[in-house]
Amino acid sequence: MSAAGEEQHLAVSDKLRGIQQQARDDLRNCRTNKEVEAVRVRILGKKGTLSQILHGIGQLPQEKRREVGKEANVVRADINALIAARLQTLGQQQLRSELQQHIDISLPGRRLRQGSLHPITQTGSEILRCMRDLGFVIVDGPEVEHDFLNFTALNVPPDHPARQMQDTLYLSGQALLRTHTSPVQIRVLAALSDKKQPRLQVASLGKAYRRDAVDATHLPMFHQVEALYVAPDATFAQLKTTLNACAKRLFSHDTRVRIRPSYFPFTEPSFEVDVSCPCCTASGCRVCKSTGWVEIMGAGMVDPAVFQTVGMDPETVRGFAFGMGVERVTMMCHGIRDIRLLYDNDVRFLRQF
Ligand code: FA5
Repeated sequence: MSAAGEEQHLAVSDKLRGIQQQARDDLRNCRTNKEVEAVRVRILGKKGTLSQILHGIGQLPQEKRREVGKEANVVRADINALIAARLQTLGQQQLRSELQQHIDISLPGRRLRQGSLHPITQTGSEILRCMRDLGFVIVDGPEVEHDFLNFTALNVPPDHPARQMQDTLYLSGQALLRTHTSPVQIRVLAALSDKKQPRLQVASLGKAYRRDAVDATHLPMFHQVEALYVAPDATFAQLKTTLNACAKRLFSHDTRVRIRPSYFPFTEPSFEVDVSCPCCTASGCRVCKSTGWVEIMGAGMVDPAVFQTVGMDPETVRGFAFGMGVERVTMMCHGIRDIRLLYDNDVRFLRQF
């Protein structure tokens, strides 16, 4: 190898080291991605300092070209790595400064919105609490019921005109969606072992279904709470006392109860129960249609025919029962004028409870 060739090699190596050192210094001073890009173009761009050296390799003696090419590639790889590291550092710095600008850690935290139970669930639980406090035991019954338990055993035989009082959703054969929670009465009475001197005090909450036209007070699916008290000495006075206690507990202590004669095939006598309107304290409003009273349930003394069906002697057993609509009670408690609002699931409405 000639001495001139050796000198040329050394000179190029020096230049490469110089470019590498320069790149390191320049990149350290870069404050933005744009400045980094400018350094890259200055060195690695088409007319950049390193590219020029690579172009000039052809002028070196044959035996030196490979060696210098290798050195140049090492320098290029090193500069690329320096550029990537600098870009990463700048990115982190920028993120840190943005976080410092936008997060005021002295600000109070944002409150997470807490969910709450649906108003119907709240009212249902309150009614059941009230019933428990009055000594009732809570029981359950199925929503899909047998025609016999929903009607016949409750003194509504097939073809009885009272079946039309509750338009029914039939499933198949004798299966139907219960039209009220009263079949629970039959289930618990039939399951009693002591049919001679029975004592029973049960309440049940659940869904009922009717083919009712939907309007401000009617839904095809709604909730009822059924209560049944059976004892050899059960009296109408006990029924009235229980209704009064429920009304005062669910609404307010001043609430008055009014009972009107009515008809249910499974109670005799039968009543509709009204309470003085809790929304206007009986002075007249839209909820009570300016009457001062709102109906909340049906009630009565258990009809002897029901006792007979479950194998009890109506001469020695007495009882009273009542069934109230949970949606209607909810409406009264909160002054809700349209029952459909309870099922719209509009959070602006639900947030109020
Ligand atoms: C009954 O369903 C009787 N089983 C209640 C009963 C039980 C009487 C025990 C005697 C002894 P009624 O059809 O009136 O009665 O319904 C009772 C309550 O359910 C009504 O006062 C009302 O509050 C509610 N209700 C009835 N139909 C609907 C409906 N379509 N949408 C919302 N609530 C309703």
